[in-house]
Amino acid sequence: MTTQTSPYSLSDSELQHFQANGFVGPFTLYDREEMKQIWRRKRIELMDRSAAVYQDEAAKSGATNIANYDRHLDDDFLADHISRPEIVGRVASILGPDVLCWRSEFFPKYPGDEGTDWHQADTFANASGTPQILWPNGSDFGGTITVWCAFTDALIETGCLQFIPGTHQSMNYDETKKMHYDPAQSNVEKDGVRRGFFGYDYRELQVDPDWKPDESQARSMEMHAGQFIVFWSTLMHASHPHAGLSQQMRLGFAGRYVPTSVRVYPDTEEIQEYGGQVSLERYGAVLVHGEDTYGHNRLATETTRGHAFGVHAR
Ligand SMILES: O=C(O)CCC(=O)C(=O)O
Repeated sequence: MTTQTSPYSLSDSELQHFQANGFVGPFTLYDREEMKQIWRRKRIELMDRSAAVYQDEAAKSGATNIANYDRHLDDDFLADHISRPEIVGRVASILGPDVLCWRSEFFPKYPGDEGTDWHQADTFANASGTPQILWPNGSDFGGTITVWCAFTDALIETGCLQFIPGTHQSMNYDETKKMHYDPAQSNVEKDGVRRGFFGYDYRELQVDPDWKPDESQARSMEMHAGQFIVFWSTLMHASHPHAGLSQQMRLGFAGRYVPTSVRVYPDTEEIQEYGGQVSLERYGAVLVHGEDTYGHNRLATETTRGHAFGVHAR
């Protein structure tokens, strides 16, 4: 399905590349220096969590990854970022004209940090045991489109993303299995690379416990600050560890998108992950393109500070 209205729609060859490989990009959104300046300011401003939607201990303490969730719901810059036409036009080329942003997440890697485990995500029940997104019955698709934007330079030595192209059509992981949360199991050598999944070991979800990802096919996605890449969450993806050779952290900001037909957090009032939980009382998905004729999901139309979200017409 393609929308014709956006100057940022994917071209036919980009769409073909995306369908064959499960990712497309990188594309440049911000000038590198501009991005660095924005992040210098933002990293201070975001420390103020007083308007963040998750005020529970698991988020407030910063002890778990949930602290990195959904700051587009309180921060003006991030609110505008998730509906930038350069992003949303491309996402609508893939998902069709009616699109929600249901989650955003920061992915920091500090000097010496582990790489992210190889993984795929379909329902996002991976950590919680409860599906976070459900596509309509009989749908061929699953998962979410992730738009991962480098807020700092992301290089092999600072922990850039890795993809195994073409692996997005079949799941090597069973998200109904449970992973065990144990922050001590981070930075473990897996086939010679220090990896982890924010206190989980993603290998626990493998359909075949003896299977190993074919890392000989992996591609490193180096990006400058201000560039973004678009990929299916069902694509085999990971990241290199931060080698600690420089003191510069690497930071990715991921926006996650689904069509409006998808149910977000179905029958769930809280997120339980990473050994903690947060209430979804103040949560809303954001319509970034088209219309929502399904009414499945509670929508946020403005941030908690009153900044309106931009919606692009079909
Ligand atoms: O940034 C990373 O290391 C992991 C990112 C990721 O898994 C995602 O965006 O889904």
